[in-house]
Amino acid sequence: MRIDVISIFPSYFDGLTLSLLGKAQSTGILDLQIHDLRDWTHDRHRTVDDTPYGGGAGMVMKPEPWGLALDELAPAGSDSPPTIIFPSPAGEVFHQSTARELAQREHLVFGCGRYEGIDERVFEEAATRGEVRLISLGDYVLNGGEVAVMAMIEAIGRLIPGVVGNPESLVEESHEDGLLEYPSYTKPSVWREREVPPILLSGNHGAIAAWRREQQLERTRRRRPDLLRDED
Ligand code: 6GU
Repeated sequence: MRIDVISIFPSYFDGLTLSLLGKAQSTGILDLQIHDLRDWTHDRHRTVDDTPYGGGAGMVMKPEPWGLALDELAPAGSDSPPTIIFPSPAGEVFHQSTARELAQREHLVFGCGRYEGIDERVFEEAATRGEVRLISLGDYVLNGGEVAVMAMIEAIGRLIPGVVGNPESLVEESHEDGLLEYPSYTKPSVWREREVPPILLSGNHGAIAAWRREQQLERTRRRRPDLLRDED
């Protein structure tokens, strides 16, 4: 999979070369390229923002650098158009199902906005180059899209076949089956007078599976009852 990220703070993404996703990059499973939006400016100050038409607080990201970035990373008339994602608190909410869907794509382009937003015409232009998605992490506001995009890339990247060594570890996680994960224990069997639930030491695999399922349901009922009602 190819992932391009456009940002005015490219060094935010240095951390993505660590651990799991770093390995995916060195083995060639993932081609992750981080770009500085200012590289597509031509003035002395490398200006990426300007005041909003109609007035109001804050600055708006100018369309021209975005247009040139799209020309290079998502050219018109490509026979393999990318999916172009703009992180935005005004977008659809990112779920595990979104990560699963996006992990199937060949090419993702993430455009990180800062300031009060990006000139609306950039989204229209992007839609001529591929499918455009505005995606939010949830109902709270971050200063820019960078941290949100890092979270999305981590969620998507680990679902690319071959990135996580043991694929079984993917299916037993919170949200993969719509429930929260069951509790885990390791040695010692007694720690500071706290015992591991005896069923887990019983060797009865059927009973253990049933207990874990009950724990998943109980935790989900208690912490995230919305998951039991919603289908997602
Ligand atoms: Cl994707 N961007 C910003 N700026 N704030 C957010 C977000 C995204 N998701 C939640 N809050």
